[in-house]
Amino acid sequence: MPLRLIAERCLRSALPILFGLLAMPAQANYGQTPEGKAFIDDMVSRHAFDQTTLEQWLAGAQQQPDILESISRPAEKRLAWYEYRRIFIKPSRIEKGRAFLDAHAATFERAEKEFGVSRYIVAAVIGVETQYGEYTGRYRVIDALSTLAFDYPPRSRFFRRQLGEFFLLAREQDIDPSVVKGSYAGAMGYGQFIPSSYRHYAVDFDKDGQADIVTNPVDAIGSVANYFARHRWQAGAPVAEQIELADKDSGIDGKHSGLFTEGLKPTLTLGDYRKAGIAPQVKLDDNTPARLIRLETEQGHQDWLTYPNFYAITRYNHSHLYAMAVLELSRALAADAGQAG
Ligand SMILES: [Ca+2]
Repeated sequence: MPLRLIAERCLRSALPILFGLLAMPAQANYGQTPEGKAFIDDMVSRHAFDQTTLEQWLAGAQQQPDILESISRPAEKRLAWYEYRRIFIKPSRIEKGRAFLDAHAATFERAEKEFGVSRYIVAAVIGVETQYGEYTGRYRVIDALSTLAFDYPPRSRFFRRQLGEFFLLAREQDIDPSVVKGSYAGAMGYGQFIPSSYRHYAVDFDKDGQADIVTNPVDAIGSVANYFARHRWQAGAPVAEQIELADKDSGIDGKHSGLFTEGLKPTLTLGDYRKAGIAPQVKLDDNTPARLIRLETEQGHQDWLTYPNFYAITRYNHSHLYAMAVLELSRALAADAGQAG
């Protein structure tokens, strides 16, 4: 074989190894960096945390470079509705959701009574987050949160707080922080709670003495229902409805253009929309906050008028695509059960 070919082959086979090495976790000891030391000092002074314990935990944390890639391109920001929808609204996820509702029927019943949150919404959230507990994340939470807390400046403040909450959680629940796994953003368990949500909204729904949303579906169901109740879910109130706008009115210069507001929080009311000639079917007061959204479909678009319960879903994950996926999956699950969604 000519020398040139041998050299090319060697190079070709060496390249993946080289890239593999680059993608390997770097062995940074976060506890020894100035930011890591400041973080430890803060935890010691504010929470009377044991310094040596924190140093040991952080010394074991490993940087995960691919997390830095994932965090900068979340699906909610990069996909159109019809692409996003395809991931979550499909027969297998509906089928598994029905089985999950059946398997935990008594728990869903109790959660619905206690928290006033539709079982189909709770099941749909767990379905969208982790396919009902099947995919709860492959990263060690300590690696994910340390990487984002110390190597991702745009959100370092947020993730340092979450890392602190994670250590407080580990201390409170007496769990080893080096073994807990979760998403690339440090979200854990069936409902993918970040550490602050875990500490504030997880409940011990089977009363065995521990709020375990990572391995215990009963606690997970109760905790997701509690999260919604605490974020002002209104029992039995409508979530959103599709409406028809005449195309000529809804373009950028059309008379409805000002009705598509910025931000997830509604800034108009149902009355404002009624005055503009939109006639929703819901029986809600005119002073109910509402927001008109437009979703891209394969054929064009759909317009939806969304209500406070829709906003409550965006408190779980700050995206209207997410809220719509949860709503649509919940309706599919409710339809399977022969009930209105
Ligand atoms: Ca429990």
